[in-house]
Amino acid sequence: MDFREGLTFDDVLLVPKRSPVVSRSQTDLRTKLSRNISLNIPLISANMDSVTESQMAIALAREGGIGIIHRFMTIEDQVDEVLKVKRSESVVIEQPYTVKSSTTVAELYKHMAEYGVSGLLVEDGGKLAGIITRRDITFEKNMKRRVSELMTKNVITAKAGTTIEQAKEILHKHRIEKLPLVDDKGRIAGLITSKDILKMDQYPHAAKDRKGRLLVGAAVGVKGDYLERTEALLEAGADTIVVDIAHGHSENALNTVHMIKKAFPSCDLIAGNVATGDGARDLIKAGVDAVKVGVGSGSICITRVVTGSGVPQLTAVIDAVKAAREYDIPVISDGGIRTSGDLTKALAAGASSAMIGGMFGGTDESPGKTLVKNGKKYKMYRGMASYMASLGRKYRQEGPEVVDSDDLNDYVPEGVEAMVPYKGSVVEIVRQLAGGLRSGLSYCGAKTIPEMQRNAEFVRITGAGFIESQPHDVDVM
Ligand code: RVP
Repeated sequence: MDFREGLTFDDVLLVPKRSPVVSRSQTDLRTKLSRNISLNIPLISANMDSVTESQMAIALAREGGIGIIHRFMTIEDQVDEVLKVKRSESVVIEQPYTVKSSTTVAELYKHMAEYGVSGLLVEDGGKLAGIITRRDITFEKNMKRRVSELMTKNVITAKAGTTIEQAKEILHKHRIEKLPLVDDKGRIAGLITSKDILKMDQYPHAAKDRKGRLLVGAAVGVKGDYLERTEALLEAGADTIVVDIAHGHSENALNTVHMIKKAFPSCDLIAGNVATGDGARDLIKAGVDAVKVGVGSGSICITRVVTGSGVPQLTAVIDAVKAAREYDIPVISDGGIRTSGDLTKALAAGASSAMIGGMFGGTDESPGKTLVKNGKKYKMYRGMASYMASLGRKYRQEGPEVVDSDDLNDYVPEGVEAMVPYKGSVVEIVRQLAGGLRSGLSYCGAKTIPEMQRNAEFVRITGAGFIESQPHDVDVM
């Protein structure tokens, strides 16, 4: 019987090398997410319902990474989440949200909350009729009043094709915050806001598409509606589609990849998860633009316990990278990252980026409410193959009867439900990870991730070496 050895992050350290780096700012964290997409930092938030919806995706992309919107919702809801990211900031918002002039104040409040905006263009008969902002309704007591009575009618507009520099001048000259673009027939052709222009300066490393919109990905499954879902997500502007299945080296996964690429040849496609070189190679042959690696590595994952299957993450990445390099396809290391040291090791092993769940759970930007237990704040973080996640899925698809259904008794979870301490904004965590990684590059004598990958030398450590690597023989405050 063939018996191999598998190693993970805690089994190794990176050997320090002579370094030309004198300051972290000399390092460059740019990397490839996939064959077609580049990121400014190598971080991806996991497509899990307790990690990534639009708020997380926006925060990650502003820092230079990308979020993958999870798929455990209706197609319409997932499309909405993608649109929220795409509309959150851009050079020009191409399809701004609009309301009709007959909309009531009550309805307007609802729309503003739903879209997360403080002002809306008013459209009637396909033409721009006015603009209504929160300021116009702040002290309005009559919730039945119509937008037409409260909106600004003589709106300053500019022609479609107006540049940012021209827009800045117009916004300044008229002391306004929103500049609708209209075509020759008075139809809305876009919107430029001073907020978006300021954000360009505020987030200089944001990961953006060609139109200046934040990058975002979205996940699809391997059953049922995946083609229809992919089409809708691409239509909404998703930059990449992630085929999400626990065993990415199954015929089912390969077939799904093949079908999506056949139907949408220009779609950037990521798939996983696999844990071997063979798995990576088969996905690449089926048509993916990046391979996601990690079976049983996730903090909430019990696949290895339940099935006895998996490969320790570092070995899985090294094997997958070896195969993927033959085709020049990037590898994403998914699961098991707890520190910037783990991240550095995953990248040094050849991964181009890392997907993170647990570390980003429990933040302001992750979905869900905070809970208080023994005076401490927590948020829920759960595996997508946990019992509760599965129940939630069935409840959504089949309604309340599902609670009495026998099916659930037969469900074998491969994930757990957990609570993670509330951590504040994800931005702090991202910056700690990126800062640690920059130092990690320097220890490897490298200024860039590819350079680190060329220089990296791992040393395998013993249990004693591991203990030595942690704070030891002191009471940590
Ligand atoms: P972690 O960052 O260690 O929390 O791992 C996150 C990863 O765990 C996800 O990106 C996914 O690949 C995996 N996962 C999600 N749900 C489950 C499960 O229920 N087993 N596993």
